[in-house]
Amino acid sequence: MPGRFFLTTPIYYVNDVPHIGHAYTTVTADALARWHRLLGDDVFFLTGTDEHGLKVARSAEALGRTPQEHADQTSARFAEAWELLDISHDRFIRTTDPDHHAAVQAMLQRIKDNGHLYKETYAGWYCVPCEAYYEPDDLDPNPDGGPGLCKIHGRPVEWFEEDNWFFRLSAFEQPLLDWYERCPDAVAPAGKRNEALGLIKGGLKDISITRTSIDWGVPVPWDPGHVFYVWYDALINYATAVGYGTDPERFAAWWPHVHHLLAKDILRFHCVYWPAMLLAAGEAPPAHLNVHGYLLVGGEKMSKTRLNQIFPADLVEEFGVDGFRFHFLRHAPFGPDGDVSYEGIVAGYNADLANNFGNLLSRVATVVAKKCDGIGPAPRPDSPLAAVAAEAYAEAAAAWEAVQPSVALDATWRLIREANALLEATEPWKAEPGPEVDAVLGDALEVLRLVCILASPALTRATVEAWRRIGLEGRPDEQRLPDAAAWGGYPGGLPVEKGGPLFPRIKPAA
Ligand code: ME8
Repeated sequence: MPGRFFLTTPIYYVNDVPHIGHAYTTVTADALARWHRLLGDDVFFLTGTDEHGLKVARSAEALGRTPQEHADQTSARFAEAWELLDISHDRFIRTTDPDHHAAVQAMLQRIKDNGHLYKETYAGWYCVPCEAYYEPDDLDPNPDGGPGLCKIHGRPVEWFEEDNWFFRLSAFEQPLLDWYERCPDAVAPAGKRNEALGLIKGGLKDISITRTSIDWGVPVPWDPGHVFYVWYDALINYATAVGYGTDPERFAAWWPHVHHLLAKDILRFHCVYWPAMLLAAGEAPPAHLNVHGYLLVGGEKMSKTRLNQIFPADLVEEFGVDGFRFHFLRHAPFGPDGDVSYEGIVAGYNADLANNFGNLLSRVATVVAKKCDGIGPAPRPDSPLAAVAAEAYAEAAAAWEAVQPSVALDATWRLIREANALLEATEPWKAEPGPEVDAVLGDALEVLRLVCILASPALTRATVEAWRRIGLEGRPDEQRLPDAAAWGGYPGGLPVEKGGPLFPRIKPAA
């Protein structure tokens, strides 16, 4: 049954240049959005940029720009990266958008009216790149003898002292535990759920949610001179985008049936603070939080300071948009950490795209040209591949539902391998033209039709081209599942075009 599907990525800090870590989450979300569009769901796919806070204000100052000018320029880099990667978001939200200001003020006012905020002076160690206070125990020792080092950024924290509004997070320990028990699948995978539960059971302290040291943020409506702390501002973007504070009907229609995608670096904010804020505002916590691991380069998380960042454009130049998307969706399973290597990308591209998918299309097109005068025959209703196709569809559908694109694509590629195996077993290129050759080629064309649809969330371009070459009208991503997955949709009698290699083989670097 088609339904609503609301999907989000984190909103990325504008200070960073978009790298393959940001692209990983965003491409995964995009593929899920495309899958759900195939199912006929009303999809709302949200991404954007996180633009307030001290880090942005300081960078702008260093460059002699206003924070707004700086945010405009740097936010555009994310919009451009997502255009390059065929990301089909429905809204690119910026925390500087006026409706977002309204939503932040409305939600925090509600939390205050509900009695969950109080004012106090705060002093502590602050990591500016994290925009977070840390306890001394949370820091690594500083070999230079100065303040401790942030575990994420490896740089010294700074001492901050200010008048702050606090959120009574400590009062939400039990409500959060109750929610985790009531909704055991809300945080996935299970390992990440346990991590979040561990944080809650370890005890929750009240948290400061405003700053007076800067003015680059959303003003606190009831206390001039204060702005909301960037994280509380940022989390609320998910509510802004579906009308919180501006369109109550829309909000009621979409919330809380959201699928948040994020990496484990921001698990605490999403799986502890955000549900608590929503409970405090009298709203339901998010229905789904899907947490993945890190892409590692040389065994380490990518970071500016380690100089090990890889940027999407570098890989797209060599592997194409499809090659880029496919690699991360198929070969970086959602959940655990995974190492990225050039050799790994080349090997996967050549095996799955050039040899399997590309080869199936070019073989079929070549033999149809030679033995069937270029006209594709229809598949057999009782083809041995029909059951394989049904199984592949069922597995792929379940895997997309479970946010496991690598498993979904593995199932889809099994169908390609079986079709190639059928061709190898029957060798239609050696046989005389006739019903037997037609039968095998018809079956293989039907597999190609199915694969174009099932792989379209990952391969936004090659599936459109293959669809056209086998003579079909329209586009694979306009089809509707599950009907379009039924065996026998390739009508036969269509002109099949040979064309060049869909995925030219890439020579591994010497
Ligand atoms: O945290 N591997 O923004 P951010 C996998 N603005 N994913 C990675 C990654 C890596 N090496 N590096 C980054 C923020 N990511 C806040 C979010 S949301 C209300 C506010 C991805 O720019 C991953 O999705 O630091 C991670 O959670 C996110 O980028 C962090 O983005």
